[in-house]
Amino acid sequence: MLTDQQRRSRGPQELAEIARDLRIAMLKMLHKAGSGHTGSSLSCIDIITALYFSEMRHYPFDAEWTGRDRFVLSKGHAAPALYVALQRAGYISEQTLDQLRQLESVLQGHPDSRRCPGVEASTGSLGQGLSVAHGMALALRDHPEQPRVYALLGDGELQEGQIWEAAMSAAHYHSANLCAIVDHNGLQIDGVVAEIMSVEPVDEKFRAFGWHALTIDGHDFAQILQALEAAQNCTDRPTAIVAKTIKGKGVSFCENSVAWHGKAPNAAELSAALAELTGSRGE
Ligand SMILES: Cc1ncc(C[n+]2csc(CCOP(=O)(O)OP(=O)(O)O)c2C)c(N)n1
Ligand SMILES: [Mg+2]
Repeated sequence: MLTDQQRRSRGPQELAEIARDLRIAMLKMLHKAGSGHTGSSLSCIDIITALYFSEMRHYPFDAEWTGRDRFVLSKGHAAPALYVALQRAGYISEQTLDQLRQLESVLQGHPDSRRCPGVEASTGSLGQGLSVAHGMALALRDHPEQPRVYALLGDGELQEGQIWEAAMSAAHYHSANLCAIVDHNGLQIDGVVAEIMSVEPVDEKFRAFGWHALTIDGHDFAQILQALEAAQNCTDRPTAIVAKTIKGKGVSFCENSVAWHGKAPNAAELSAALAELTGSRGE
């Protein structure tokens, strides 16, 4: 088990290696399950890696410690990305990954906080996670450990009105311990966000609601870590990090493809994806 300092000292290279391992584990898990959201999960796995393996204070051996930082996967359909991170962090066993989407499994198609250790909120109905996260942030604002709360949102999800109610309320209460990260991949379930219902300009919208907002490359670990630090250093307002991402990132035939939003790789696709990700390592 790492100390806080060891966890925080992980650099971009080490995080990139963890993320690659997580992509591999996730694709195998999705293939075995035969269904699940491949593109949506590949899109945000770098952000989740930076949170769980560098940024957040959390201790799987003491998962209920009240001073822990919290993560809410508002875009709950990307559950596979969260599950492989929880497994690597030590909340669930490797064998559990074989049970994705099975009846009664702890790994439901969308995260269930009553079943799965480490899951802070049950999500999947888009639009609700920022409100849940803000509720947590309000409840924790006077905690001596100053826990922080992170919510990961989809860009299509921003079309939900409740997101903006939460944004308004978090600014009103100066909830600086709240950080929203938007997985800005430009696609939703059935097409291009800008064509279906544009949400632009996302950063300006959050600023207009009273937030500190910044835009980064959501696959560049140095930028992700810097943005998370900037969020911590902002002490009077919540922060929104608009992370420009590629849906399906890391597997060429999944990248920027609406078709890969919610399907799992078959055997041939899995082996092609693993060949790309393992490259010269020859796994
Ligand atoms: C309230 C609600 N409406 C519809 C859905 C079905 N749905 C699942 S994913 C998705 C698209 C989400 O797009 P985006 O937020 O951009 O996430 P991405 O997968 O691109 O990261 C939709 C409409 C849902 N889960 N919840
Ligand atoms: Mg999207």
